[in-house]
Amino acid sequence: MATRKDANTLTSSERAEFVNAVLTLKETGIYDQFVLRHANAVMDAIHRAPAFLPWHRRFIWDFERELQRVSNNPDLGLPYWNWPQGGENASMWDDDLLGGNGDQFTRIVNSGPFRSGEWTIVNRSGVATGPLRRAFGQESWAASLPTQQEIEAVLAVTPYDVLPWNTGSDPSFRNQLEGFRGPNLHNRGHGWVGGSMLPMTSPNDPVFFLHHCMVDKLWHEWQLRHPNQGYLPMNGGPFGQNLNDPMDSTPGTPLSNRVIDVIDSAALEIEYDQLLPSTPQPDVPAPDPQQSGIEIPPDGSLQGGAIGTPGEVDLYRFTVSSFSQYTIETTGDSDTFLTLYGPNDSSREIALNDDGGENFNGRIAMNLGTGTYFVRVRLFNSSATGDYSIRVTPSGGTEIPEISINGQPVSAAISAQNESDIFRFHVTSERSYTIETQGTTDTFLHLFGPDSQTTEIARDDDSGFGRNSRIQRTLAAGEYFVRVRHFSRLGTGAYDIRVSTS
Ligand SMILES: [Cu+2]
Repeated sequence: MATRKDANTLTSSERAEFVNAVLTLKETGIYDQFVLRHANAVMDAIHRAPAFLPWHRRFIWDFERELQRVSNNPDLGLPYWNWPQGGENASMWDDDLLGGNGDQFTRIVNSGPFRSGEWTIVNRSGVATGPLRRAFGQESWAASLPTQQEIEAVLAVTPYDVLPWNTGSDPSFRNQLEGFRGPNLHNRGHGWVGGSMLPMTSPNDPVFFLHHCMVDKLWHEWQLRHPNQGYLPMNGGPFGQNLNDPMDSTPGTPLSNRVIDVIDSAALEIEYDQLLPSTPQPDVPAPDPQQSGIEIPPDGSLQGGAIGTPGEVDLYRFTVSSFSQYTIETTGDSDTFLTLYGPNDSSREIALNDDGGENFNGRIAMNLGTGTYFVRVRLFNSSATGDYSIRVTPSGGTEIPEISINGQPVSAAISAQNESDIFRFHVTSERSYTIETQGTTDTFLHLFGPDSQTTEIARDDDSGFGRNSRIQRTLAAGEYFVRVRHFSRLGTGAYDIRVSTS
C-alpha cells in the first residue's frame, strides 16, 4: 500500500522515482491530459463549492495511480507539501525534486527537472506555451504560507459545508480549507507559488499535486476528528455537489465518478506517513481498545440494537480466531451505516459501508485475520432514529474452496466492495508453481502457507496479463491459501484463478 509522505522527507531514490514517473507521464501526453481535465472543468463545479474536496481527491488519486503504473510500483505514494515546513529553503524545492523559485524578473524556472528547456506548459487547448513560471511570495495576498496554528484552526471548523454552498458559506470547513473564509489555506498555496500555479491550468506545475495532496490530507484529518460530521449536502444542493451526484469532468474508471466514491480515504487505500496529533471530538465516544462495545459472537446470531437519539453511534466488537471471510451486516428497516475497525485497534478504520445490504442496510464482507474488531453502527441520516439487528457471519461456512493443480481454472468474482475470496490448494511435492488470475479485473493476490492461513509468503498486483496477478514460487509440500481481492477496495469484477506447475 502506498504511503503519502512529507515531500521534504523523501530519500534521494524516492525523489528520483517520483520525478522520473512525472517525466514519463509528460512524455506520453498523460500529464497534459490531467492539466486539461482541470483547466476545462467547470470552474464553479470543482471550486467554490462542496465538491471542491472530493473532486480534487479523485483527481490526484487518479494521478497517483498513473505514477504507480508507469513506475511499476504500487507503493509509490504522492508526496505532500507540508506548508508550514515548505518555504523557499525547504528541501522539496531542491533540484532533485521540484526545482526552486523562478527568475526574479522573468519568473522562469531555470533549475531542477522542470526547468526551462526540459518542461513546457500547455494552455487549456493543450497547446505548448512556454516554460514553467514561479514567483514565491510575490502576490500581496499570499506573501507567506499557512502556519500550523492556522491549519489547526481550520480543522476545528464544522460542519463540512453549508448553504449557499459557495464562497459565502460560513461556517464551512470546506470554504475555510479552500480559502474564501478564515485564514485561507488552499488558495494561498497557489498564490504563494504564483506564476503557472495561478490560472486553471495550474496542474502544469507538478507542485500542484503535492499542494492538493496536503489539502486532501487535511480533509482526511478533519474526517477523523469529526466522525459524526459527514459530507454535505447529501441532497438538495446544485447538481454535481450532492453526495450521490457524479462530479464534473471525472472519468468513470476504475471507480465510478460520484462524490460518495471518494469520501473514504481508507477505501481508496490512501495512507499518510503521519497525522497531526489530535484529541477526538467530544461528540463521539472514542472506542477503548479492550473494553468498548457490546461483544457479539461471530456466528451469525442476530443482536438487536437501536439508535434512540439522533446522531447516536452504537459500538460492537467481535473476535476472530482464524483467518476467514466474514460478513458484518444489519437487517431491518433502518438505513444503517457501518464502519469496521481493527484488528486490535479501535482507531484503525478498515472498511465502511452504507447500502451494501438489503433494504438500505450496511454490509461489509472481507477477509479478517485473527484479532478483535470493532463495528460502529450509525444511521445514514444523522437526524433519524430507528431499530436494527446486527450479525457477524463467517461467509461460505468454514469450507474453503480447493483449486486443483493443473486443473480447470476456478471462476469467481469480487461481487461487493471490500470483498475478497479465499482458495486453497494442496502441494504434494516440492517444485515451482504458478498461481495466476485471468480476466479483465485488476486483481491482487496474497499467498499464505504452508499449512497456515496467516503466514503470508508472497503477494502480487500486476505480474500477470494486463492487470492480472501472478505469483511463481517454489513450494514445499503442504496446504496453501490464496486470497484474491481487487486492487482497489471499491473495485468489483469477475476473474478466473488457476494453479499450475511451471
Ligand atoms: Cu483546482
